[in-house]
Amino acid sequence: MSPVNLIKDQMRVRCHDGVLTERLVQTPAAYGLGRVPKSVMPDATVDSVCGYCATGCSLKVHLREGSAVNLSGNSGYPVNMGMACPKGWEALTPLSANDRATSPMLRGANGKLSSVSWEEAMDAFVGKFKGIQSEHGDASVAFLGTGQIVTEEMAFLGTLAKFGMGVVHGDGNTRQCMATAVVAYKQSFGFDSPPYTYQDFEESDVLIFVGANPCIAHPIMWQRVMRNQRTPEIIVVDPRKTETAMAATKHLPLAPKSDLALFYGLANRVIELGLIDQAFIDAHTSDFDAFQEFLGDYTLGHAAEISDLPYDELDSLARLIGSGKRVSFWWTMGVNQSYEGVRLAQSMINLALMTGNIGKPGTGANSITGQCNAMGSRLFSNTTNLLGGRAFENETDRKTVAERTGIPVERIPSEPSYAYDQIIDAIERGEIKGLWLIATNTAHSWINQKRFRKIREKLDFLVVQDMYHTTDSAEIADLVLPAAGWGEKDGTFINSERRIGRTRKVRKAPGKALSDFNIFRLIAHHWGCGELFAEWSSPEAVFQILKRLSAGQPCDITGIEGYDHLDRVGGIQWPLKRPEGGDLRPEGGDLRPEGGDLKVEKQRRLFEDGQFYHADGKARFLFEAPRAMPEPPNTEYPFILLTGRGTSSQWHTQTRTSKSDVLRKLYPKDAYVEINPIDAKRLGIAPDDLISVSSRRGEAKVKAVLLASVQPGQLFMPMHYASTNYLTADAFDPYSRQPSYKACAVNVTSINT
Ligand SMILES: Nc1nc2c(c(=O)[nH]1)N[C@H]1C(S)=C(S)[C@@H](COP(=O)(O)OP(=O)(O)OC[C@H]3O[C@@H](n4cnc5c(=O)[nH]c(N)nc54)[C@H](O)[C@@H]3O)O[C@H]1N2
Ligand SMILES: Nc1nc2c(c(=O)[nH]1)N[C@H]1C(S)=C(S)[C@@H](COP(=O)(O)OP(=O)(O)OC[C@H]3O[C@@H](n4cnc5c(=O)[nH]c(N)nc54)[C@H](O)[C@@H]3O)O[C@H]1N2
Ligand code: SF4
Ligand SMILES: [Mo]
Repeated sequence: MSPVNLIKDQMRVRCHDGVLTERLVQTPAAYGLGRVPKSVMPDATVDSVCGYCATGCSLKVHLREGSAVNLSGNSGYPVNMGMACPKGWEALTPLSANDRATSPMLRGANGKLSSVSWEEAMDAFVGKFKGIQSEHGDASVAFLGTGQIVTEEMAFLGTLAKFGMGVVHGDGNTRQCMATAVVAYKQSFGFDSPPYTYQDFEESDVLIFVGANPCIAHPIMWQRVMRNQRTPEIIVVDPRKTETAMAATKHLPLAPKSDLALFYGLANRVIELGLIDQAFIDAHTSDFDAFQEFLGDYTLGHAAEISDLPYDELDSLARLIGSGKRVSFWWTMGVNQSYEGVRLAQSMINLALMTGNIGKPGTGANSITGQCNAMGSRLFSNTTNLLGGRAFENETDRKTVAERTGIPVERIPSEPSYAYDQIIDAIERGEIKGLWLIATNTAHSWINQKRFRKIREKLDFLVVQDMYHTTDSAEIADLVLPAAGWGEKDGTFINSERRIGRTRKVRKAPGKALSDFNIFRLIAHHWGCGELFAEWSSPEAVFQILKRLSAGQPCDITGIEGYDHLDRVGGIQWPLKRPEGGDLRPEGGDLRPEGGDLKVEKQRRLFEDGQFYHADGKARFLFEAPRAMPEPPNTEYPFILLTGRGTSSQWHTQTRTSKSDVLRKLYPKDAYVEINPIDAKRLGIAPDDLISVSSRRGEAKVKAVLLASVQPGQLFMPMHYASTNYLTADAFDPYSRQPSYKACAVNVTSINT
C-alpha cells in the first residue's frame, strides 16, 4: 500500500460517520510521540500556542532546566481541549535540524554564500538597500512577510520598513491565502471580521464546508465538529472526495469553479420557496432587492447544469439552508484561491444573511484561516492595511496612528501598498530592485515559479530571513539572516476564531540566530532610525502599543491587560474593549469579576446584536456575474489541475515538517499526482509510474497515484513539493489579488514507456 493510501485509510477509520465521537489524533504513542527518556524528565511546564495552523491549539511544553524536552496537548484550553495533530506533537523537532541558519550568510565575489558577522550583515543590508533607494527612489525596495511570526514582530516589520526605511510596498504570504476573505468581509460587513467561535462547530445543525478539507488542514477543528451532539448534516462542496468529504453526511462533487453559479442558484431557490428571513433582511442588511433581481437569471436548474450536480440534491440543500435550523458555512482555499474568490465568499455571506444565519449559535459565513497568525497579519502587519485595520489613504487614520505611535505623520505613506503579484510585476519592470523576504518561501510557494525565477534575476539584492539556510528562497538569496523559530521567542498569535494566545520561548535559538524581533531592532539601529522605535523594546511592550492602536476599531483589545491576562483566561477573542473610565470593570457581559480576578467568556461570536461595521450598521449584499475560467482545459491541455494540502503531517514548503523522522513516515517522500483510474487506464498509466504533467509554463515529473477520489478530467497535486508551482498560472481575483492556485490546464503523459 502506498503511503498516501495508508494515511487516507487511517483517516477513514477514525473519522467516518458513525464514529462521530472518536478522536482522530488522540493516540500520540501510535506515532511514537510524547516519550521522554528518564534522564531528561521535565521539572517545569509552560503553555504555548502551536506555530503551524490557525486552529491555535495550546501545547503544554515540558521543560528541564528552562529548556523544552517534550510537549503534550493542553486539556485546559478552550480551543483543543488536550488534542493536537502530528505536527503539533512534533513541533520541537524541526528546531534541532542541522540545516538551521546559525550565522548570517552573504554571497561573495565567488558567487557562494558564506558566514559573516552580524556587523557585516547589517552593513550589507543597509548599504545595499540605501544604495538602491538613493538611485531609484524609496519605493524601489519592497518586502514580503508572513502569517507565521508573532503579531508583535509583524507590526514591527511593517512599521520599521514603512515608517523607518521609507519602503512603500510590502505585502505577505497572507495574500496567497487570506486576501479574498479580507476583502469579502470588508465589503460585506464593513470590517475584516470572521464572525464565529469554535463552539459553533458543535452547535450547528447544518455545516456546509466549501473548498475546505479540515480533516487534513485543520484536524483539531474537525475534532470540534466530531463533538457536535446535534446529529448535524455535514455537507462538503469540493470537486474531490476528500478525507473530509468521506467523513461528511453528504459530498457534492461539483465541477471545479462552478461554485458561484451553484450558490446563486441556491439563493434563487431559497427565495422561490419563501424561506428567507425577511425581518432580519429588513432590519440588518442593504441591497437585498437588487440581489433578488440579479438572481433572476441564476435558477437552480442553471446551477445544476453548470455544477454537474443533480437538481434534486440541490433542491434538498436549498430547503435545508432555509429550514430555520442553525446553518453554518465554512470555507477555506477552494474559495479564497480563485479568480472570483471575493464574490464567491460573498455568495455564502449572502445566503447566511438572507436566512438570518449570523450572530447566533451554530451559524455564520465563516472563513477558516490558514497560518498560525494569519489573523494577526490581517490586522497588524501594516502591509495593505495601516496598523489596526486602517487605510493608508485616509488622513485621519494616518494622524491617529502617528499620535498613538509617536512617529511623525510625514513618515506614514499615503498610498496603499502594491499587492504581492504587483510587487513581482514591479520587479519585472525594473521598478523594484531590492526585496526582503521574511518567514516565507516565495521560491517554492508563489504561483508560476518559472516566471518568478526569471524575475529574481532582475533584483539587485535579495535578503531572506529564515530559520534554515537551505530553503529554495535562501539558496537564491544575496544575504541570509538567521532567525529563531517558533519555540525560541515570545509573543502572541491570533487564531481563526479571533483568539489572541501566547506563544513562548522554550529553547535558545542555535548559534547566532536571533528572534525576528531582535533582527528588526538591529536593523532599526543600523539604518539610523532606532530612536523612532525606542518604545518597541520587547514583544510585550509592542503588545501594549498594539492595544493603543486598536482602540476604537472593531478589533479593539484595550480590555486585555497584558500577557498575564491572556495566560490566566486561556486566550482572549477580539474585541475586548476597555470599559469607559479606564478601569477594567465588567462591561456588556464581557468581563466578569470572579473571585477578584477578571474572567472573560470563553466563546464569543460577532454580530449577536445584528449591528455590522458599515456606517449604517447594515451588512451588504454583493454579487456579480461569474467570470470565465482564465485557463480552461482544451485538447492540448485537457486536464484541470487542483492543488492543495496533501497530509496532516506536511506543512507548506516542508522546511519544518521534513525535519521530523516521525512525520516523514506519514507522507510520501516523492512528489506525486492523484489521477482517476479511468484516465490512468486510458493513458496506460499504472500505480507509481513516473509521469509527466505539463502546463503552458512548465513540466513536473511525478509519481502517479490512482485514486477515484479525483474526478476524471481532473488531477490533484499537493503544494508541498516544489514542482507543483512550476505548473500553476498567474491568474488573480480582481478585488483581492489572491492567486488562483486551484485551476490551470495541464496535460499528462506516461514517461515509463
Ligand atoms: N497539514 C497542513 N495543514 C495546513 C496547512 C498545510 O500546509 N498542511 N496549511 C495551512 C494553511 S496556510 C491553509 S491556507 C489551510 C488550507 O486549508 P484548505 O483550504 O482546507 O486546504 P487545501 O487543500 O488547500 O484546499 C481545500 C480544498 O479546495 C478544493 N478545491 C479546489 N478547487 C475547488 C473549487 O473550484 N471549488 C471547491 N468548492 N473546492 C475546490 C480542493 O480539492 C481541496 O480539497 O490549511 C492550513 N493547514
Ligand atoms: N500550488 C499552490 N501553492 C500554494 C498554495 C496552494 O494551495 N497551492 N497555498 C498557498 C498558501 S495558502 C500559503 S499560506 C503559502 C505558504 O507559503 P510559504 O509561506 O512560502 O510557506 P512556508 O513553508 O510556510 O514558508 C515559511 C518560511 O518561513 C520559515 N520560518 C518559519 N518560522 C519562522 C520564523 O519564526 N521566522 C523566520 N524568519 N522564518 C520562519 C520557514 O523555514 C519557511 O521557509 O503557499 C501558497 N502556495
Ligand atoms: S491542528 Fe494546527 S494548531 Fe493544532 S496541533 Fe495541529 S498544526 Fe498545531
Ligand atoms: Mo495559507
